[in-house]
Amino acid sequence: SERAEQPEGAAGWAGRNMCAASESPSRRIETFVFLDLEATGLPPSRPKITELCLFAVARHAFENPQYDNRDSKRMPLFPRLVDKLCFCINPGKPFTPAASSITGLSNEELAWNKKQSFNIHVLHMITAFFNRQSPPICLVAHNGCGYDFPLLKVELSALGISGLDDIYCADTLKAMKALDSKNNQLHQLLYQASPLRSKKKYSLRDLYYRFYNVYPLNSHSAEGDVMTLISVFQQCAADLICWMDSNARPFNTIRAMYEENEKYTSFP
Ligand code: DCM
Ligand code: MG
Ligand code: MG
Repeated sequence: SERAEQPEGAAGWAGRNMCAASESPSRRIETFVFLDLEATGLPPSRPKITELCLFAVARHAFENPQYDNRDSKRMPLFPRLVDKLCFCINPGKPFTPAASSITGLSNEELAWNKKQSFNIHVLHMITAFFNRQSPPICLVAHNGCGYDFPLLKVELSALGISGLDDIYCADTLKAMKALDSKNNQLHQLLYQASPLRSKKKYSLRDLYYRFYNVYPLNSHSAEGDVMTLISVFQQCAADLICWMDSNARPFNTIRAMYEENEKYTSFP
């Protein structure tokens, strides 16, 4: 059976069928593809993607972390076996000043460096990348349901692509809040205590600080944010993987951030 195939020491990992939502993957997720997008601004500005990064990490790598033996705190090492895809995209739309400032990208630099738009080659690259990963595949992004997934959907729709078949997605912001809330309930139950006053912060930067006591490097570069997210994920990998086995949803159920009916032909 599937359970019998689980690696030694994985007995504490929840089985797939214990609490699976109806549309979550019918088998445990095999590959986590961490995603971060940089773009021209926040949702009200109807942003366009400017940079996309994907790091694929096998479930096996999280279940069998390597440690630096010289480190007394036994922090897991960043996974060694990672497939990576990262590229810049000319958005064909002006950056908001804030987005340009935090990402270090600009319309001028993207044009001077001859970067292409979100064209069909993007679709070919990401589907080829997914085809090299062991399914089921789950896209993972921080605030993915609020930003990255709906924005990716907009850009794919503009290419006439309605979705990404057989790809699941999960949001670490939702997951971390859910795990903290579950632990809080457990705490109340065990100690007959009143609810813990939770002032916990859940931005990617604050989560990284919670676990590593320093702020992350390279914030607001797609690759930097993906590496930060993987480092956070490693700290709660068992719980996050269990949560995602049950709560990942098909990418095709994500609604676009906005409908691209207006044309931004006036730019540049
Ligand atoms: N963004 C923004 N202003 C912020 C935070 C983010 O305009 N204060 C936009 C631009 C970023 C994108 O969101 O490229 C993704 O954010 P992040 O770098 O956190 O992944
Ligand atoms: Mg992000
Ligand atoms: Mg980012």
